[in-house]
Amino acid sequence: MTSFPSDFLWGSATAAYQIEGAATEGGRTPSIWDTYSHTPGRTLNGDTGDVAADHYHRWPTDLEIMKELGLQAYRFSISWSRVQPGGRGPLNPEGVAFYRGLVEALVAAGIRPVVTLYHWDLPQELEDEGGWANRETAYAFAEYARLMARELGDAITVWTTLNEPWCSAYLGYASGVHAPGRTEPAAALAAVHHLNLAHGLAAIAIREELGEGTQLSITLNLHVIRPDDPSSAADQDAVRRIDGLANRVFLGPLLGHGYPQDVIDDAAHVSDFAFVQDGDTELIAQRLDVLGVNYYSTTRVRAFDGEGEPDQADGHGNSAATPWVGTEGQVEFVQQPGPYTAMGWNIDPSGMHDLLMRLHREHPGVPMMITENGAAFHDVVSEDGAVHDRDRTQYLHDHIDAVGRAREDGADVRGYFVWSLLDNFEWGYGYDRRFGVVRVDYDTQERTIKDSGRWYARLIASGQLPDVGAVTPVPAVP
Ligand code: IFM
Repeated sequence: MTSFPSDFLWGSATAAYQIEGAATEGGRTPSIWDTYSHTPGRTLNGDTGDVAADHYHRWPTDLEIMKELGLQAYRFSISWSRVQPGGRGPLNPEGVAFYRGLVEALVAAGIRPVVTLYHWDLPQELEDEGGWANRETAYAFAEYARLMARELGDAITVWTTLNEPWCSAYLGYASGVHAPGRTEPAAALAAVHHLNLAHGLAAIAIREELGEGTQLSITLNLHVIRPDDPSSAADQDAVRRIDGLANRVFLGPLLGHGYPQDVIDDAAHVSDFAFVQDGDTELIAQRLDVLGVNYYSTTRVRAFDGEGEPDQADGHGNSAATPWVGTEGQVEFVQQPGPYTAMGWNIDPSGMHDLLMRLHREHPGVPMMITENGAAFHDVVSEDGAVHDRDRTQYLHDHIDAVGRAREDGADVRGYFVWSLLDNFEWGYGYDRRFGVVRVDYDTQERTIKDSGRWYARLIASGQLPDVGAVTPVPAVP
């Protein structure tokens, strides 16, 4: 049976825009996701994060649920425009007080706060000045990071600068399926660099405020890319191209190796990379105390054979404009064998193991945490009100098992955060896709711990992977 050491950190993750609601309360100003979700046609059913899971008002209830699950850590993000309306200038005391209250209550409950400073919700005013395609946004982010370190520094276990900059840059600025919805390939590459720079500048600012002992991190959604035909050199080259844009363009500079030359060469017809200024690569390469790894599924590619239109549908909602800047006409995405989650993503726990082993091999000495892993399914509420989400429980079981195997094979993985604590606003898919181990009834805002949540609680309590069938209620909080 797979088991984990007692200091392995078990948690769950959320993000501000996906759960908080209270979009116009407490001095919060609009972020790009407010603008985007309120633009007709952008999200499924026109859903917005205006109310979401109403966590802004109901966080004490959510904290009780975290205690009931026995969580040891809680990963959440700060809404930049709630604490610093407009993204510049003085902090908003009401916004800061919200997070201060949450963090203090978490600490009092023995749950370690793991903060993400940016989970995609750029203040709209900064987008109006060019957003992540504008270098100035990186400096504004560093200033915001400094101020938050000053406010919350003593209570935070890990400071994560960015969540999944791949999504911010390519989905936001190339394919346009995320806010701000731009389809400008050159701007997407500039955004990649300015996000990397923002991370580095913020890391410097946080360490200046809190000292070298502060735990610093960034979370990447690294891609596991399989060649359609492993014996084909052309398919292997397609893997190289996508790997460059998905993984190496972040890992390279963040871990001190600079930008990969092949990515620069591949994208030369899109951008000359003049946005990289002298000294930037040194600024970006700040020591990482832990690398946050998000893993959900794998990707399969082959070389485009020139017949018809290349299939750019990569199973992540990217079928219109492609996020894969500079690979046009070179690479085709191939439908993966199932099974699939409700997102249409293939379920492949071996990808988790492969990814962790690759990072262990190529970047030894960098500790890792799984900062997101989980699955959306179309849950059914039983007559007794329970949610018997065996498919999600199985998904979690198999992926956590893969983490355990990677640890046994030498990968330094120190924690796991299930995505997500609560059902929430799943970006372009609105409320139609549910990832929570806790169900949210969006009519009443009632919370119900799903079977997967009960199963996860047993895992945390024992440090051993329970059988999927063995879901028994955890004792209620006294
Ligand atoms: O809901 C998202 C989260 O915000 C970032 N990572 C992937 C999740 C599932 O799509």
